[in-house]
Amino acid sequence: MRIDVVSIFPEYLEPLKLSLIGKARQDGLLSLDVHDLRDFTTDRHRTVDDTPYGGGAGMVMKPEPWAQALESVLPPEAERGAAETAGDSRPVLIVPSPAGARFTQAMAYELAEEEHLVFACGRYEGIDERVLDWSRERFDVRPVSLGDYVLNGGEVAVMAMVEAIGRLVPGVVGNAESLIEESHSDGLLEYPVYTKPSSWREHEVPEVLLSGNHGKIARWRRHQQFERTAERRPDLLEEFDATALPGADREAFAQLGYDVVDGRLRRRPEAG
Ligand code: 6GU
Repeated sequence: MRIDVVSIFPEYLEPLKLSLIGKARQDGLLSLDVHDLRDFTTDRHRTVDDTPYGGGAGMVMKPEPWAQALESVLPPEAERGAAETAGDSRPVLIVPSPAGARFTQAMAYELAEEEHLVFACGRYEGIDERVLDWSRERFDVRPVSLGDYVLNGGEVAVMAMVEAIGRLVPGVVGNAESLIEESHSDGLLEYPVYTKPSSWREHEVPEVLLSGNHGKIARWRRHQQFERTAERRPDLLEEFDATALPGADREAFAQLGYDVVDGRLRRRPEAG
């Protein structure tokens, strides 16, 4: 996978060279290049922003430096044509913005399949909207938000997204099983984990985990997932597909006050 990031603060993205993603870069599983938007300006002051048409607070990012920067990361015309006949699609342009569609684990899986991702980090009040219109002729453009809160710029969001996507690229995470058994991969939160010592500062590891009964441990963990999700993220249970839920799981949900109705979990009204 090839990743390009355009930002006026390229040094913000330095930590991506460390840890998991840094190792994947070294191993040649993904290439990551960070570009300084100001390198694509032509004036003496390397200006990237200007006042908004129509008035209002703050500054807007000028379109031309963005077009120059985005053109510089596009593959040459000839290669683009060849890729199209091979049934390949255009690079994905991810535009981090609190006004974007919500970034999810499902989206991370989808983007991990892509050949080329480009991230355009906006600052100030945002990028001139025409850059997005112009980009749609060259990229698959996706405005994306991490959640319902406001960051000062896209850089921190890009760090989160590159980590979430990068670790799903085959070979980046050594143990593929750890990708399967994790929060959100099946629409539920992960079960709690414990390690030695079994007794620590008067807190005990749940006895079932010391029993050696793997069937019982699996059922207990599953129940823990249900309980945690019901308590912390009941919204996830509304989306949960319960059509093929085994009897034991239905039983566990019943204990938590949920019945299966038309393939969906429904909270029993009398349940606390
Ligand atoms: Cl992706 N960008 C910015 N600037 N703010 C955000 C965000 C993204 N997601 C939540 N808040």
